Amino acid sequence: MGNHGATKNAITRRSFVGASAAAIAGLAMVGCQPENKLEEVEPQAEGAMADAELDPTIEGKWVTACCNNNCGGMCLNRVYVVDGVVVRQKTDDTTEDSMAAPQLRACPRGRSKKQHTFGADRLKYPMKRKNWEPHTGGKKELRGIDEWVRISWDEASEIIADELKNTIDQHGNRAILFPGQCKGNIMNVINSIGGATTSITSGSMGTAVYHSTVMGMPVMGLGEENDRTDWVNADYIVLYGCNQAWASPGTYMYYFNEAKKAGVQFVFVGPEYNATAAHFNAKWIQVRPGSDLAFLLAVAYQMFVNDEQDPGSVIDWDFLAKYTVGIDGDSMPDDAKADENFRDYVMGAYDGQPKTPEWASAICGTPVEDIEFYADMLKKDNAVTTLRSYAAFRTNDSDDTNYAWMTVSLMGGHLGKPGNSTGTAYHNCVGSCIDDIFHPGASGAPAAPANPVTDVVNDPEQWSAILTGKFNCRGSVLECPPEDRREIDTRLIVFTEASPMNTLLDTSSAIDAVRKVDFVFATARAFTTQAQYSDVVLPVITEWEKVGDLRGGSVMTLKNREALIGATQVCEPLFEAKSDKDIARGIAEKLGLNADELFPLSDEQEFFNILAGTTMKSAETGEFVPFLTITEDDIASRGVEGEPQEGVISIGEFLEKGIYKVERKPGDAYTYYGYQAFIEDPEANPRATPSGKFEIYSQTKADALNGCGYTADGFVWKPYPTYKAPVNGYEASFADFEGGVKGDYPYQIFNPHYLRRSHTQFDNLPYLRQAFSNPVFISAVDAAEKGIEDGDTVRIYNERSQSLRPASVTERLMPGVVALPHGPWVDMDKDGVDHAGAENLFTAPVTSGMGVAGYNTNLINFEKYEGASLEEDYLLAQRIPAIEE
Ligand SMILES: Nc1nc2c(c(=O)[nH]1)N[C@H]1C(S)=C(S)[C@@H](COP(=O)(O)OP(=O)(O)OC[C@H]3O[C@@H](n4cnc5c(=O)[nH]c(N)nc54)[C@H](O)[C@@H]3O)O[C@H]1N2
Ligand SMILES: Nc1nc2c(c(=O)[nH]1)N[C@H]1C(S)=C(S)[C@@H](COP(=O)(O)OP(=O)(O)OC[C@H]3O[C@@H](n4cnc5c(=O)[nH]c(N)nc54)[C@H](O)[C@@H]3O)O[C@H]1N2
Ligand code: SF4
Ligand SMILES: [Mo]
Repeated sequence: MGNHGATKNAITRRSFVGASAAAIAGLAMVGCQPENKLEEVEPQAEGAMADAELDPTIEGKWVTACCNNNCGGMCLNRVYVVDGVVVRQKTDDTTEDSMAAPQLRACPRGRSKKQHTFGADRLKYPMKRKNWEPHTGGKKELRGIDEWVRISWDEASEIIADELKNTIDQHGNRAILFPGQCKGNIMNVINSIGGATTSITSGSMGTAVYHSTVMGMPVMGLGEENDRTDWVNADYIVLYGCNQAWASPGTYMYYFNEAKKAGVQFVFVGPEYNATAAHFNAKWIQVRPGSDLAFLLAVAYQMFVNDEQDPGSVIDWDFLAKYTVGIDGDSMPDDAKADENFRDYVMGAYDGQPKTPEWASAICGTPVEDIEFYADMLKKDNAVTTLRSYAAFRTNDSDDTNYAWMTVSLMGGHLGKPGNSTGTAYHNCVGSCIDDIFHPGASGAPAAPANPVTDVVNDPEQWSAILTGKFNCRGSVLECPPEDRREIDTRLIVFTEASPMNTLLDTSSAIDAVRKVDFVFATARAFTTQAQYSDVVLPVITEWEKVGDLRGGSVMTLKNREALIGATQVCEPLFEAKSDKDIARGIAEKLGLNADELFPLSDEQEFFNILAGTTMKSAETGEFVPFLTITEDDIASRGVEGEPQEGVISIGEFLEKGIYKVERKPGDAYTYYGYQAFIEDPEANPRATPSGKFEIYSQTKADALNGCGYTADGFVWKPYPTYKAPVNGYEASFADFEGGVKGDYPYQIFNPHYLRRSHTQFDNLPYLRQAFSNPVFISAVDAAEKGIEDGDTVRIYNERSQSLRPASVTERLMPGVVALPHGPWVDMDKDGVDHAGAENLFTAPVTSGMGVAGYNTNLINFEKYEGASLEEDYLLAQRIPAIEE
């Protein structure tokens, strides 16, 4: 934004809102709806904005603005606020960049967040669908294409309460559904009136979410990598299907850079030579989507063969004997039911098929010499750090991939010592998933009342449960009870705090399912897919309008181990937007509930409780001590209740700075090695398995998988990692695999998490649309075969859907593999062709093993589109519904 011709006018809040909105509306070129006609503003306002920080006559201040988008970045965003409006933004300049305390610099999404709060497409007030009618939904087929009518909060809450009551009276609480990852305060309210059907997802971690503990890995499969200050000590760092440069920002890249400077060789395993692999000049081990198990079994085979040639030179037999069971017939666990073991299976003793590199290469596409390289790299005297995220595990039939991935590292003894670790480089850990330095406090809000409804739908069955009235009820994500088919008659859907129409499998069925039920409502900031297809839409505030937020410290709070970020309110709620809690309170009151009982604490009190309860691990004693110093005055000035306390830094200073960083030194008190306690004394610190060791043979795993009822064709899972051709994997792309005859949908598609968005969030922001287009990535070999050039519009299709996208033709993708980025908002035209590239239009609602949502290998075809070429997304009108007053 320029600073030309600035005049130092007094700036009113009204002119600021107008200025940012007008700048954004300028990008919304054609098809502007009436709502898009924003107030004219005086031309000098924009210049005046840029000057505000430097002009002493203008009162403004720097505020730490929350960036909390399930991207795991944990970056510092500072905004300069004048009269409730953000005029400048900066990132972490609180320390020099160093290994001791690297800067937590924001990514382009974080730096565009102004448009998330102040964008012209913010929803301003509650609205209902024009052709909606109570209890029946009226013309339900118009969901997604209807017009809208503005309503009051009172009417909106009244409608929702009435629809809830009617659904419960007519069909019972089971007929209410929270799909996908939908959650939040509204659940507290609905649970108090008898509850609702909920969902369960394998989400981010795919098959690694299930029973990782069975193998001896930590719960939820997070894995225990070494403290990232140790990465410089590795000979090799393997990026196993991860892309930190796009999908796990924060400080990963900084520490990887340090490792690279120290001479570490990077290796990347996956179907696409992505931005991270390219940046570190990694050796690319090509593996087709969903075919990692074949690759890893062949690596194990080659390690056994290499070790036989020079016994003990490759496999760390002492390590295996001390810390594992089941590698071969000499080390079987006591609970083994089968007289079979991993080594004999890999060598072909049971099926006559040795799992040779040649065998694997025909499936996974990895050149034989690269499988040999990988096996050689894993030999015991190399220091190997294998870091994964979960792309390879968000695929059908990857249940055993999880075990094979751990097994090959165990064979080389690569964990629990400097330079050697096997764990996770996952977005919300920023390279340090264990051994917290901070523990954020609790808000003090009462837990949600228990949900009396026991129906839990597994995500892949979400839409078919509604459409067919049948589903397989499952327990928690960590268990898989025997098959439990149930009938269900879903009548009311609640969409809040997730985007399941876009992010669950099979978006076409999502549209059909949503059009079937009697009532749908959504909370939203902008006109998201869920809002578009609902009957009533409730505008909800963004993070910047919340009282405050504390980020970091602990694994599940979007972590950066060494830093805590304390965000404060940037502006009051805009227009008529309300917080989730106030929305829930309004509905509770209409239901005749006592809202004060459900939500007794103010937002200010809850934020204060979190801050006051936060503790920090003392470097001297290892004890957790209070983090903040709080005085009587602090408590009084905030209008909250609490007790004074002594801590490391005052609450005022912490929130003023917005960040606290712990400086690190190699070998300091916060240094750790994954699985350290177990490695030092396995008897005293057993793994959570029947044998207390890592289980390469796990009877519990086999019994769980076989008890689940999700695997088709009577396949019997073995206790050790065993090959199974995945549903919709490479083999399935052939009509006749042995004969080499391709099928109707011969390409494998996967969905990289994309720079432009955090899932679906921010896909509407003009800055980001302009900075990053949203293509479909196609390999140069496939593009040449189909006569497609870079930028051509391509039609992607399978039996479920079709979609248009511009092609980005690349040498960095394996032939036969197509990458369609995750998260755009579906945009159907009247002929049922999507113009956004909504990736879940192409994902099949099938599952396997423990019931994973199989995102990363699905089958499609594509062709050059002969109709009109697509325009760049940033040239499209913003989605702003026409609303009748
Ligand atoms: N095909 C395919 N599908 C995938 C994946 C894939 O790789 N491929 N990845 C999967 C993964 S790993 C994940 S984690 C899921 C993510 O799936 P979702 O959680 O469904 O995705 P988001 O887009 O983050 O949805 C969050 C929504 O909640 C809103 N929101 C955020 N904060 C608040 C709040 O405080 N209050 C309210 N009321 N709303 C809020 C946001 O604006 C956004 O609309 O997607 C999964 N889907
Ligand atoms: N910008 C941005 N960042 C995000 C998110 C976002 O939506 N946008 N989402 C966040 C969330 S919730 C999550 S779960 C993470 C996801 O983080 P990741 O799982 O790391 O992200 P992906 O892009 O799905 O996959 C990373 C790489 O895995 C490779 N890959 C894909 N399929 C396979 C396979 O079958 N085998 C192997 N070996 N490799 C494969 C691809 O080369 C891809 O580049 O990202 C987080 N960070
Ligand atoms: S990576 Fe995530 S937390 Fe960091 S600036 Fe980007 S959006 Fe914000
Ligand atoms: Mo995720």
